[in-house]
Amino acid sequence: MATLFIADLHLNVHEPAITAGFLRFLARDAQQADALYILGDLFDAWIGDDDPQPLHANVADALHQLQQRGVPCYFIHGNRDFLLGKHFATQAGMTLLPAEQVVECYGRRILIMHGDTLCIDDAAYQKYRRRVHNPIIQWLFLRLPLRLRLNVAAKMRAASQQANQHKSQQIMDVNPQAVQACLRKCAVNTLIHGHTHRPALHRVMTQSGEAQRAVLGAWHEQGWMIKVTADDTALISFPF
Ligand code: LP5
Ligand code: MN
Repeated sequence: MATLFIADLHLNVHEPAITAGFLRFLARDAQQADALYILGDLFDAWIGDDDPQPLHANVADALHQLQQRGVPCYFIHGNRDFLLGKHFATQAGMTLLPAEQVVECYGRRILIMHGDTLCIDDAAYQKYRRRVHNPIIQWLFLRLPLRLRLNVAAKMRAASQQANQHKSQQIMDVNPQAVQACLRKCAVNTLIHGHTHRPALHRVMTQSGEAQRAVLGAWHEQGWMIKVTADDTALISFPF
C-alpha cells in the first residue's frame, strides 16, 4: 500500500533516456501503487494540447494504460506545462487538480503543489507568472500558429536560463514564511512539492508542532519519487 509522487521530469525529445526511465517507472513501480500524483513539469515546455509531437501521444498512452489497470493518476500543473489542458488529460486518463490540493493518504492529510508559488522572493518570476497565468494572455497564445508558439516557448526558456544565472540560490528556493503560511492555511503537517530541484526531507517547526516538507528531485541523471505509506514518507532515487 503506497502512494507515489513525482515532479520535474521535463520530458523532451532530446533526452530520450528520461522518457525511457519514466515509461519503465510507469510499468513497474507505478503499477504497484494505490495512486500516482504528478506535481508539475512532466514536460519541458507545453505549448498546447494540439502539439502533434509523438512523445506526447506515447506518454499519454502509457499513463492511460496505468489508469486502465486501476491506478488513478492525478496532475498538478508546473511552470513549464501550465498550459496542459483537458484534452491531453483525458487522453492520458489523468485527473487535473488545482494548484494546491490536500489529499488524504492512509489517514494523513498531505498538501501537494508544484512549489513555484512558494518562491515569493523571486519577484521577477512571480511577476512573470501572474502574466502567463492571465486567462486572456493564455487564450491569445493558444490561438497563435503552432510554429510561432514553439518559437515563443524556446525564447522564454532561453530568457529563463539567462535570468537564472543572475539569481542567488536563496532567491530561487522556497520562502520559509510562505511554507508556514500554507501549512497553517490548509491545517496539514506534511507538504510535498517539486520545482526547486533540491530533493530533501525537511523538518519544519510550526506553531502547532513539527511538520515535514518533502521536496522531489528533477529527473536529470536519475528518477526521483516520494513514496507515502501508512507510516512513512520516503524520498527515493532510482536509475533510469
Ligand atoms: O523553468 P526554469 O527552471 O528554467 O526556471 C523557472 C522560472 N522560469 C520559468 C519560465 C519557463 O522556463 C518558460 C517555460 C515555457 C513554457 C511554454 C510556453 C508557454 C507560454 C505561455 C504564454 C501564455 O518559469 C524562473 C525561476 C526559476 O524557475 C526558479 O524558481 O527563477 O523564472 C524566470 O526565469 C522568470 C524571469 O525572471 C523573468 C521572465 C523571463 C521570461 C521572459 C519572456 C520573454 C518572452 C519572449 C517572447 C518572444
Ligand atoms: Mn518547475
